[in-house]
Amino acid sequence: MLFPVLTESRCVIDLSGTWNFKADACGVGFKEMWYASRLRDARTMPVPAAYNDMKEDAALREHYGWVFYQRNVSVPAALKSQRVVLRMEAVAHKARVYFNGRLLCEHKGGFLPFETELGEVLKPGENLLTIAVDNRIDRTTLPVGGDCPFGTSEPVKDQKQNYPRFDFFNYAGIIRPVKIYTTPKDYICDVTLVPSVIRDKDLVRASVDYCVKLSDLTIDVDVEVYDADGKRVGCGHGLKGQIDIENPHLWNPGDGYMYQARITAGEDVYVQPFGIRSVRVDGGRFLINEKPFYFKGYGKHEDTFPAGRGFNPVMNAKDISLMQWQGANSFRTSHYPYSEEMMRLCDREGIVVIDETPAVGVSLKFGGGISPFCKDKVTYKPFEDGGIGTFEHHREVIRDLIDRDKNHPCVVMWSLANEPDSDSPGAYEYFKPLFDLARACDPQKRPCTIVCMKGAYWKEDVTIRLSDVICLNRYYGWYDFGGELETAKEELKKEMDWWDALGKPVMMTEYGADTVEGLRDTLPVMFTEEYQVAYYKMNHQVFDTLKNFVGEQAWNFADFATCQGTGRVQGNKKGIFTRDRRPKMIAHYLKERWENIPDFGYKG
Ligand code: GCB
Repeated sequence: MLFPVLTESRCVIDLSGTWNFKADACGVGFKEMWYASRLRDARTMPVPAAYNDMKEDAALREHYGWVFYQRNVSVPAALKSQRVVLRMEAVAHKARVYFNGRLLCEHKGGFLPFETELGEVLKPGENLLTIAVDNRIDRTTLPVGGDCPFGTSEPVKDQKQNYPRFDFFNYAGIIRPVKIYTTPKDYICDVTLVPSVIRDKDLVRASVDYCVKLSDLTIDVDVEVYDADGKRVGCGHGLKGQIDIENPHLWNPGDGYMYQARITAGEDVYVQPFGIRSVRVDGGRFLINEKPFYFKGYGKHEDTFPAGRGFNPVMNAKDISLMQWQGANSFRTSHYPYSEEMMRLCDREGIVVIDETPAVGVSLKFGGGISPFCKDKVTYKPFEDGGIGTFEHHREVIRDLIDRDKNHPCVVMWSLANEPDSDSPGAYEYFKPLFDLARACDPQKRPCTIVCMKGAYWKEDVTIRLSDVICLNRYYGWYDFGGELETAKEELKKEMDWWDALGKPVMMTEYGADTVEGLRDTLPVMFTEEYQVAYYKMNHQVFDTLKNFVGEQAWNFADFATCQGTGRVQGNKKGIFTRDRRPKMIAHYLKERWENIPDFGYKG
């Protein structure tokens, strides 16, 4: 699905602002048809933002079920002859969109865009737009919700609150912009660009395979390629083709050089940015532009105060600046697809991204994830009762994520899930078709992985057979051997040597220690800033002995909100930065380390 851009044939109207809002605490909103007329007793609510922290109201923070957002919409009469589309960038987690009281579309999943044509339903003058949003998560949603509180295994009858099977606050609402955009009646539906880098001794040449989808196949298509100075460097004609680019400026980590493809089809014009780079795995190495790359960075969250998971372009810009200050070159979009604006920013800033689906908490026993107490409770029969509840939706999010992000040079790998039960009976049968699907969907054939957790028995772990890169989340020195860094080091080394010997690239996608800013000690005592530094140093001593080790991504970039529990001090405190982005002591140590690790060739 194309990102809406302003061109000479397309108009974009951003509906961000203050909307009317009402939480449906008693579950009567649909019966009383709240979507059909002006909401009574509505409160104001900013869009985009998660609603949870926007009012000093504990009931709203923990609301379970539907809320209604509403505003009036007028579209300039000058656009009457155009095709008018309403596009939601992300509504967490389920949406029903009503226009003038009529249900236009429904969507499941909180982190990917969806759209609907307004067509006949759009009236001159004022129109009433209502978006009903459901935040409930269960065994069929991604991320996955459970029916028992964290740390217990007894299902709760008459469930009245969410029990996330994941360690981040379940922020909800219209979390990314809602836009109206227009196109001519015959329009460009999609553009796919696949760059190839051709090396001929010292000479580097590039070509771009392109494919344009149109609403009307009979109109003529022209594709022109411009470099970053606006100079035309190639062109093609027709729905598909290949365009050669002489002396290409390659996209590289830290050098986000972008070209633009300008597509003209009849009256419609669309401009698609792209970069030229190659990505592939070779033995135990991860190659970008044929050079062995080393990932330095973080697992992140879209999490700021008070917008929650709400789109925050200012903080996104700051985060990238902090990464660059620290000598980092990459992050993973843990644990869901991030905003399209963030992906476009990473393209331009040369930040390397591992792009993750919202599949977190997918535990085939539906008890794993972050709740070890539930681990052995087998609550489903994989080959009976219609199979696993998340499977169909998992296919959908893989398809939609790759469709959305396929042209981004910053994306170098797809992560199909975070910490599923990757060693259970049935795990291979569940994941194999998903890997096949991802590989079939991606025109750039990027590597694919699942990020695996320690609970999985290494030797049965399906990531070995299916993943192109072994991505590990390990907490030796925190959840395992917390406070005992010497033993932790020995155990970590033992495990890592085993993975290293497999001959595939291995990386640490999570490792970290909760650290409360300002807690200090002369000795490395857990939760202090000193301990966090000692913890990371110990891990790095092990990483630096490994041959096929291609990267380290600290958990987490910044402190973030979670649901409440004895293990969380007003959220997860494993940040390298605090939630408001002040550096902890560890930030300076990592800066020194990463500034001395080159992007390429660290392990030879
Ligand atoms: C993990 C999860 C992550 C948690 C983290 C932690 O393994 O992938 O979502 O936040 O551990 O801090 O416990």
